[in-house]
Amino acid sequence: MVVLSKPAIEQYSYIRNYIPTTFCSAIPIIDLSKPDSNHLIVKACEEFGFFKVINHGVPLEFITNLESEAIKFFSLPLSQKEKAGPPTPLGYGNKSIGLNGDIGWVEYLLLTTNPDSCSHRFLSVFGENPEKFRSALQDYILAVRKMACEVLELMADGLKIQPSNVFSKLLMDEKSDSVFRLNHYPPCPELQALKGRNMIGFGEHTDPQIISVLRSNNTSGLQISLRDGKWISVPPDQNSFFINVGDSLQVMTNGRFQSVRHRVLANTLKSRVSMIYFGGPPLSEKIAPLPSVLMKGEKSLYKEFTWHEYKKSAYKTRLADNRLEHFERI
Ligand code: GA4
Repeated sequence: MVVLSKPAIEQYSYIRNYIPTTFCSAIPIIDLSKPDSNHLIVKACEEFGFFKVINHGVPLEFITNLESEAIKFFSLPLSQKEKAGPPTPLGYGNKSIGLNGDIGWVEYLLLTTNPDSCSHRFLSVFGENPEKFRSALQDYILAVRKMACEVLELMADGLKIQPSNVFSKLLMDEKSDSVFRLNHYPPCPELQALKGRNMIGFGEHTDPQIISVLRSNNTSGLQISLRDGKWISVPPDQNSFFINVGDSLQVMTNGRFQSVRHRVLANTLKSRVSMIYFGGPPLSEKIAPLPSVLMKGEKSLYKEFTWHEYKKSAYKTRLADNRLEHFERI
């Protein structure tokens, strides 16, 4: 990533004047070891579409191993990282996000969660010991997927829908179309001179999948939008995970849960590294409100679509677009 000089930085369209936000202490915290977590998860999904998970059971060793592999990768020379690109749709990307002109102060690796097909193009850039990266990735993804499934089962319980694996079975399916993302937001010291202005690391958007599980280092940057449209900053916590409701879960719950709009602002002094698991259904899966979530007489807000149809349409959009609009019943 190049370091920009002061005049150059002002030219970038990802500089914004956002109203300063405060760190929000109201973000729900779900303790997975507590018996009432099912109801608290439902409440958090209804009010925020977002919550923090503690006592998650993911071994610290898996987190630190993968984080250090990620740091090693992002420290490689650009020319070497670019051998794993471009991200169309998977691979190494730098500043450019998606296919339709979005940019951010970020570099990233987008990977499939299937360890066997994740392979050659990416692993070739991991130099001497690509196996180390592959096994760190596999340990981490398996443990995080297990935790995500536990959360989804508690969610189904809290919603009183049967069977309790209605959501989690989609992530466990061998054809599950889940993705994994490693993001690196380099520090941006030049911003200090531009008082009150922000650098967009990753522009506002909702995630298309069912559930996203994010872990970051202790650098701030993540913000979520509340139901009233106000943005709040999420205090970083490297020992916890943050869960986002995705668009598909919004549809399956007929809008009872809403996918959360979120964005990341670059930090002036510290690098932010995040690792996100996006749990998605198989491509052929039909997405529609579950009959058991509909109250008597409640109409479905969405037309049925397959995950493949949704993805095809999502890749034609810009990050900030409302991707569900197209599938709403009028
Ligand atoms: C947002 C969530 C995930 O990061 C992602 C992103 C994907 C990409 O970076 O290629 C998308 C974006 C995300 C939503 C709309 C499309 C696709 C960029 C974009 C403009 C990997 C995903 O699944 O959807």
